Amino acid sequence: MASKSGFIAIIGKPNVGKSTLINALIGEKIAITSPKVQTTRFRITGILNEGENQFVFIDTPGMHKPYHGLGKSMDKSATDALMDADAIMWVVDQTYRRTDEIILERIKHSHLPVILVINKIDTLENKAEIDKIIISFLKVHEFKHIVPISAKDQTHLTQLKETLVEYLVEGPHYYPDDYVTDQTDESRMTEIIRERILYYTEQEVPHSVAVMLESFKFNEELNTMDIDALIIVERDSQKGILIGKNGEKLKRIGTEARKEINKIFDMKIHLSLWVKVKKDWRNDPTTVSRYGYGK
Ligand SMILES: Nc1nc2c(ncn2[C@@H]2O[C@H](COP(=O)(O)OP(=O)(O)O)[C@@H](O)[C@H]2O)c(=O)[nH]1
Ligand SMILES: [Mg+2]
Repeated sequence: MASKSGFIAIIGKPNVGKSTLINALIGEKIAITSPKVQTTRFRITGILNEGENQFVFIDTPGMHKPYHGLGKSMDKSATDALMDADAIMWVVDQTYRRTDEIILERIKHSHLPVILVINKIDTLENKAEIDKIIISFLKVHEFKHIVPISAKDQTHLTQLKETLVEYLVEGPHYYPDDYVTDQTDESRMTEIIRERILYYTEQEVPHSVAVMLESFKFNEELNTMDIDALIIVERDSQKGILIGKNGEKLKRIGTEARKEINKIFDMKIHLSLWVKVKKDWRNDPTTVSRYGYGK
């Protein structure tokens, strides 16, 4: 068998389960997920090696009309992902709506083969509901395949992968076979911290947060890692919310993040979190790129 590989872009509206799907396919937390919209801020690559095949999945921020500097960079990275792809997975969780138009336009413009992935079938009552979704999308585009799945329950993922093999191309693999992502360790760590913050905050706070590593020291002898991370928010009130009464919320975020980081890096981890206010950082292009977005 010859070696094959390919780039598969995952696109779809916010919250349909794109990041959950990439994690389920890879079997490890590559992309953070949450019930909040705009969880994914930049393009994330998940690499799956199966025998001769290498699938490079590109998780993208949901496409939307951008309102601020960070939003513009998020929208651009979703659009760029399509330029490099061999095929597109369009993930949906309900019937076709007017709000799907932006995505529809872009997939048509790309001329790439599109696989329609109907996610969250665990929440549907019966097969007729799946059919209803399928019919609504068949009216707008000629899909190569339609695969109903549940990313959460890992239903029909094997079938999905078998479908995708068709779009891999013969040639050397893009990444070494032991890679699961092209993200740096630093980025995976700050993203996990941000994921915990998303779970414990509401309304505008999740969107106003950025996380940066201040320092990160690995001690080989003791097999320990000391991480100092900085959480940036836009207002003093948000800082108070994050820290919580007697510092309890920040402590909980830190404990849970440390456990998640531990699943990826098998060593003793000390994590210290600091909160800093930087007014209106999302509209400042230098800051947006310094915090790791829009590169
Ligand atoms: N019931 C159900 N929930 C799901 C499924 N996949 C994802 N979710 C949930 O949908 C929400 C958004 O998921 P996420 O992967 O962050 O969506 P994204 O914005 O498209 O990347 C999270 O709360 C997930 O737990 C699924 O197959 N079934
Ligand atoms: Mg996401």
